[in-house]
Amino acid sequence: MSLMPFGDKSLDLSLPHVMGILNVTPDSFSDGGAFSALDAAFQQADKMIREGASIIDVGGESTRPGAVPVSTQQELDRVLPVIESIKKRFDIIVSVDTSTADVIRNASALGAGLINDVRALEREGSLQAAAQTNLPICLMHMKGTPKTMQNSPEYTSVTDDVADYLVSRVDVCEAEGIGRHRLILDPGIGFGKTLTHNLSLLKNTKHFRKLGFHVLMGLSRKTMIGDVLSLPVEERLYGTMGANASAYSKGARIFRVHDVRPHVEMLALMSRIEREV
Ligand code: 7PM
Repeated sequence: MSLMPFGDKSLDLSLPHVMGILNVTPDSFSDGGAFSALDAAFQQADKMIREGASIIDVGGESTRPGAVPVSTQQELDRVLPVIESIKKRFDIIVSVDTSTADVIRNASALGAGLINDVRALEREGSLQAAAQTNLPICLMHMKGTPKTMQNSPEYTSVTDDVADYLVSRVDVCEAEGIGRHRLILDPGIGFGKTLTHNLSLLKNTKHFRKLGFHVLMGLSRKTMIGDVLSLPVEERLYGTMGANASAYSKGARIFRVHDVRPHVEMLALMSRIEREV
């Protein structure tokens, strides 16, 4: 057992867990009114919960390469009603995919159980806001900004550089009173990395686990899968599952994915075989 608290619930991180992706950007549920967007998000959450997700990751900011920044008000308007409606109706951990202090504070007040920040609490005020919540935090590595990150990224050694960065963010968190036990690390597949960088990070997943932290992996349908297989985004499920199976065998325990059921089933077998005496 390796119990980690996530707000009002907890997870045994000796076992694998699926985090279902719930994007609430306008381009994801794009048929008009505020109610239909909220309802569509709610239906999607319901489906992922029935398929066995342990966490629903709600995000209102598109961090896709080249994406335009959203205002804090827009992000609040998108994310808070969804978090509120999920927490009201389901007994599930809701993660908030945000870098914004106000969103962190409000999401926490509505019962969010995890802060997932692709900027590792570097944005103004987010470190202090996260510290005050007492929630666990996923610190992700990104090189550059969503606008610039895919412009020929370079590393001395990608695994060491990413690990050094994440450990430096752990130190900053600890100085702010956020204990190490609250932190989860994520190498940030696709965020300022070439195909080779992404493959190296995946091969070296154990390195992050060995730093003494739980590891979250987010590679669902990403470009690296498409590059290896020469397949468009809607045909990347099998490749995604292969890469996540590899990450599981190297110590990752939370998998941020679009396709919940296939991953719940794959990971049930992976973990059952590992635990067999
Ligand atoms: C468009 C392109 C929209 C790419 C969204 C994305 C991660 C994350 C994202 C990740 C953690 C995606 C990304 N990726 N949070 N948020 N780790 N912790 O492909 O890899 O979902 S957004």
